[in-house]
Amino acid sequence: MDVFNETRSFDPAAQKMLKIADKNNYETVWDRLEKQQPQCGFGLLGVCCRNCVMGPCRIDPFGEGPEKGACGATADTIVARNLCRFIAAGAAAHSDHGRRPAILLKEIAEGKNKNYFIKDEIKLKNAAKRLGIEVEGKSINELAKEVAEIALNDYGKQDSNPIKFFQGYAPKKLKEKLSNLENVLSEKLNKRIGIIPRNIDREIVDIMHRTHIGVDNGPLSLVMQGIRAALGDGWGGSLVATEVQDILFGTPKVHSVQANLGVLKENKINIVIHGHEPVLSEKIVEVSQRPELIEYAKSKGAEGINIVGMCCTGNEILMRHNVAIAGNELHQELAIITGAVEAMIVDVQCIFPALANLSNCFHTKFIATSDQAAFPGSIHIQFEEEKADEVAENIIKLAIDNFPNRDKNKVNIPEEKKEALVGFSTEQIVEALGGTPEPIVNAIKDGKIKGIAGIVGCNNPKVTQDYFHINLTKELIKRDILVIGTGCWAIACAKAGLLTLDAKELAGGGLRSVCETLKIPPILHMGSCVDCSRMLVLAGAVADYLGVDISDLPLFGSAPEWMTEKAVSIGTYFVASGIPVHLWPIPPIMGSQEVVKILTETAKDVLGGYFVVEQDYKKAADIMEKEIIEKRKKLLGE
Ligand code: CUV
Ligand code: SF4
Repeated sequence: MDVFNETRSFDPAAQKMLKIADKNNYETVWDRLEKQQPQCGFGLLGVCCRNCVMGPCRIDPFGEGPEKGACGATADTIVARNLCRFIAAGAAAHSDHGRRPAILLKEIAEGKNKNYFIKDEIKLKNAAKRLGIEVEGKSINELAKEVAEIALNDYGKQDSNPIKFFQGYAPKKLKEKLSNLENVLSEKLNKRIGIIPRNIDREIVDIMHRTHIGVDNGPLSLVMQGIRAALGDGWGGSLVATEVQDILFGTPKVHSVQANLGVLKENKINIVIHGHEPVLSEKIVEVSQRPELIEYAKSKGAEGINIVGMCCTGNEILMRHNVAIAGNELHQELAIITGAVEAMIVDVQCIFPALANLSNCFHTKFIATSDQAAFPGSIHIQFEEEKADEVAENIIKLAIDNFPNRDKNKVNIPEEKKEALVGFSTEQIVEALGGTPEPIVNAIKDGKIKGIAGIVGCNNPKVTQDYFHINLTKELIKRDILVIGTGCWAIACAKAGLLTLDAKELAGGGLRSVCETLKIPPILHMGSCVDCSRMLVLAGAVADYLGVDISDLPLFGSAPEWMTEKAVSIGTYFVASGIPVHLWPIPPIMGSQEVVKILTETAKDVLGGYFVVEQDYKKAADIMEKEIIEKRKKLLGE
């Protein structure tokens, strides 16, 4: 294997596909990133401002050029504003995703949508109770309507009270801490500071307003509003997405699936579903099992229909069904390069527009479905919830009709695939523990496990694909730290064969014994990016159980290969909820010492969570382990 491809990806399937790409001049994200070098230093430091047309302005970090923008904005202001806009976009993506299932739930409850129904009544009742709804004597549809209305109201209400989802789900001490902090900071800055989200959408709009030229120039108040919007994502929009999707499609249960490009089948119609929202992809999975469609596939010479996932739509589907996952973010182009994909169906987020050109080199139909997402060069088949069955059927038929166009000479499916145990919703984890967090708490008390790390996030071609994810994860379990997580990290672990009971052999003795007793892997796949809310809810449950704050628990977060604005929002709501977070690559904030100080020091004092940046996986594990050990000691009063 040549070294160049090894530096691009740690995944042997990807290394093989990259060789094929090189040989045939198929352009990938790695090639395009190379052409971007050297990247703009101002952008990397976050000191470039385009918020008005007196600009663009930039600050010279070496003090040789301009110290202020034309309006007088300093590096601190510019960096803080840019960070806020990053968070706003990330929180918007997650929360807008959550809005759709919430609207769908309401429509189902009102009898307006007959394409979907409520699968998980227990989850619905539990959600209703959390939200303070009287459950006794109400029908499922009545409850569904009330839950949906509370969710939608959290997006649209105009009073300043906390959103209901935060009130109903966040642990007691977090609520107290944030409300105290609002008072302390307001007094200190002599200016009202709000941190608890009032409305999921409003906190995002507030950021756009505040970062307009000539509004908020204070790094601290800007960062606090960023935190508020991020909390509106973690304890709001993302949580709504997770809860309502569970109600609609079922709370995930533990089961096994296969992962990596080897799940594509030589003799079947391969349909890759890629993006984030499960509303359409649930239907595609369901409809693809209809006997008449399978017959139709056979009439075209295929042996059947093979639906596989990619990125977070893939995570959503694999959590609830026995549907394989073809890969994470940096696999999206490689899947097409296998030459065996009849259709790549996408909705929103993390989808490279480059897929349009690349699919032209093959027979692959690149099909966009969301009214929010256009991909020039793609085929657009508009998805509508009221016509879900029909749309799903049309898409599948298009893929089937495309099978005879497949060029056998271009087919290169790598054999790599691994078995993975998935489906660890909070409910399943608590069930594995016998109904209460006690066994985990005891394992921590006994010192069998030191604590828990939550790893999230993407791939980023600036980092060797999956290298940081896998090595950091292995390093942590070796040190008796249980690892949970979501997103492209989880897919990386699945592809590497780490999501198995056997992975306990890689764990330290203490963690291994816990895995044996509870019959769980040392690494737990909790779902898609919006399912980071599952981690918050789990952390909150343990905190409430012990009567402490989340920041007192031996927890650490990490996003070792992150790239999206959503990841910044996730990191920020972890920090704000009391969980320290490791990041790599460096976020674009280094141009302001003030902002760096707020995120790494002030945050630690006032929130308990904070950010650290580290490029080396062993050093990152050291930092995480050290903090986890200290927290554990303190918690036990040692
Ligand atoms: Ni939502 S956000 S690259 S697909 S995890 Fe994957 Fe996950 Fe990051 Fe995107
Ligand atoms: Fe320049 Fe200020 Fe306009 Fe930003 S807001 S572009 S710093 S003048």
